[in-house]
Amino acid sequence: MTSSLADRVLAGDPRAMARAISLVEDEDPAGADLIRAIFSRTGRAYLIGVTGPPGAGKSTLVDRLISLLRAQSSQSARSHDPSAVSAGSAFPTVGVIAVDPTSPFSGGAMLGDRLRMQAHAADRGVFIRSMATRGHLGGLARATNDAVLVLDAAGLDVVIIETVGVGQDEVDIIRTADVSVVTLVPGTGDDVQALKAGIMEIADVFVINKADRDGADRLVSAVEANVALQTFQPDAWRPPVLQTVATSGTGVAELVEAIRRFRAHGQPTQAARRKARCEYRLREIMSQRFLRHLERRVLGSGELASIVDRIAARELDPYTAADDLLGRAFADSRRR
Ligand SMILES: Nc1nc2c(ncn2[C@@H]2O[C@H](COP(=O)(O)OP(=O)(O)OP(=O)(O)O)[C@@H](O)[C@H]2O)c(=O)[nH]1
Ligand SMILES: [Mg+2]
Repeated sequence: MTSSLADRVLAGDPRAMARAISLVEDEDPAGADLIRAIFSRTGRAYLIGVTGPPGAGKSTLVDRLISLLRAQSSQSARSHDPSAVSAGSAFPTVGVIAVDPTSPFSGGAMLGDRLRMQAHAADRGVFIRSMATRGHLGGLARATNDAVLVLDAAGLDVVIIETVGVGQDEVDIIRTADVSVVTLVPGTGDDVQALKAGIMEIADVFVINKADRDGADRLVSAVEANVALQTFQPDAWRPPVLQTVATSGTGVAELVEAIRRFRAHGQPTQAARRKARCEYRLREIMSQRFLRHLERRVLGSGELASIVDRIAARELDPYTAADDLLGRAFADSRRR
């Protein structure tokens, strides 16, 4: 079953891709088998991370990006060569993973754009998927990474990941993308939050969206001042601060151009970024598997809760508890 699903994913069958993503989202063992089967065929997609506060207009912006990338692709030749990063290279097909959006990609705020979204839905070169994995213990980043692998294996040339830049998982996901776009909006306290949450440091490109609102210029100056505080090597990339109005599409062409320039500039750091993504992926899977091993094979039912109770009651300290669990886990794995 899985091998034929893998074949269909590799052939770019959208229904197989949707099924595959559901498997990895549900932590179905068939999902891990599928990733094993397709992994050698991944690593070709260019990953664009888009993050920012809730409601910043990320989905609207991504929708515009898709339109622009698709429009440009029909004008130039198809290229699967990941080294074809020079300005002007085409971005033919586009996948989107919207991670845990507060407003769903295809509903809510997007209702006004329904016609355009339907146009994407009919476009075989576009695949859009929302992931609602919050609640899975530590599963968000792994599931997102696996979903990206599915789209990559299916031959999509660009994969855009949209996350709300609030949690560490989300920030880590975007940090390991090939390019990280951080969106901010004028006139909200969110910007200060973003500065505090450490998403400033991960930006390769800043986008001040809703530039039709008051205070856009002020926010541009504030972000530029923040960038100026950072120290850069002489030939290092300096994150530009762009303005967009995603609802009308103003400034989105400049965003595509900035991504192109970053892609052309970023060759030496690109490999390091991709290695970091592999390391992150491995660490995620290892920690998740270790915790699952503990829960399934080492801990009795309700035992974790009672250990936590004892820590809360100060009968036990967390280091001793962790050492004890580690010891038991390894004793258990040696026995098997
Ligand atoms: N005035 C104005 N409104 C915008 C702009 N971009 C998006 N919006 C509106 O902002 C609202 C939120 O847009 P979304 O694209 O759903 O924002 P989001 O960041 O994806 O939201 P979450 O995924 O829920 O965090 C919608 O009502 C959009 O129409 C803009 O440039 N100007
Ligand atoms: Mg969204």
